[in-house]
Amino acid sequence: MEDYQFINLNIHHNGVTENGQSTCNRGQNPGCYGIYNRNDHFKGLIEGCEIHDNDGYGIVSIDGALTVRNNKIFNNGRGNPNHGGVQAIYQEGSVWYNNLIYNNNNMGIWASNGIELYNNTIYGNGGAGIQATDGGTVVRNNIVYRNGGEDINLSGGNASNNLTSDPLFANPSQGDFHLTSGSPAIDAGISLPEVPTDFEGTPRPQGSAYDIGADEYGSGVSSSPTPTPLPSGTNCSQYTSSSQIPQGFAVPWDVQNPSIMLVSANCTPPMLLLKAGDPNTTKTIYVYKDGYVAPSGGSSWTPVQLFGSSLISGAWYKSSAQGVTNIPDPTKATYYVAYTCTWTGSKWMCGCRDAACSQSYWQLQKIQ
Ligand SMILES: [Ca+2]
Repeated sequence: MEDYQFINLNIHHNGVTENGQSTCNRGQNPGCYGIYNRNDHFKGLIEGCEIHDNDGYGIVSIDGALTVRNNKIFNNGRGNPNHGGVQAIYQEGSVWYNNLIYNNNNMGIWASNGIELYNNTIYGNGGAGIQATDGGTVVRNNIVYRNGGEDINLSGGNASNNLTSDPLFANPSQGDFHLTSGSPAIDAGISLPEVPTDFEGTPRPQGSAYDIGADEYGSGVSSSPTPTPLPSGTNCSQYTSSSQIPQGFAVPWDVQNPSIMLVSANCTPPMLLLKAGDPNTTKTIYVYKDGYVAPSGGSSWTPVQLFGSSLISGAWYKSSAQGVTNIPDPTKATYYVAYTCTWTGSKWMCGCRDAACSQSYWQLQKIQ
């Protein structure tokens, strides 16, 4: 068990304004980093965090045995040309894997003393991708590409199965580091029991062997089958913004704009097309990956997997998602629940029943 855990945090703009102006007093120690970690004997976990646009390094870790996985570390060192993504020294017992480390001002990772770097994607940093200066370092299955300095600069240590040529990312300029078919990273890694999944939770390996980098190509969400053809059908949602929604459920519409229906369905008997979110939205809306249906008078909810463009934190689709199922009982109305969250600019509003949204529920739609 770790002594501390940082999970799913968004850590950004420490010591720097939105437009990149440094406000950091660098005379102070430790300075303006995303995470500064200095502890002689502690164990720590940093997982699922986005650490970006900080004045100094995204993470500084001195001493301590860390597990650092599934993080995005980008655009750090904004106010300091000497700083980059990560400085990690005296890392005996630390394992860093499935991290995306990109577009930092200087080095991607500057490490020493026993760090283990597995299946990270390190791209487009201003300095070296990985610079490590001690014999205990282990570097395997990393994509390290298009960095300003040397991609991998080790003095001593063990390195194998890393890729420093073009990995054929889906869209790296937009931060999409999924592999595409034909990538030389596919099935080119070594099996690492320390890394059982990829950065989105897809089990490794897919195909014949581990891939290199943070993404495992294959049945990952990036290539999840969207049911095709989607039945178009006709809108069979019964609840409109003037409907009275039963107690214990959120409304299916956007409480900030009731003309927008966030939870609705189309019917093509015997099929139901379940929709959640708003594909045309300019807001930041997240849709939970599962919805549920039940016949009127039924005794339990049946889960229906929804599909969207790419899964975030293993649970959310951005903007909208949809799924297909059978109408559970054609002689009765069907109830459908889904769950959406909308970012207002200052907070998340999730599963709202009214504009105050003081409590969250599943959003209910009636289908007939
Ligand atoms: Ca594979």
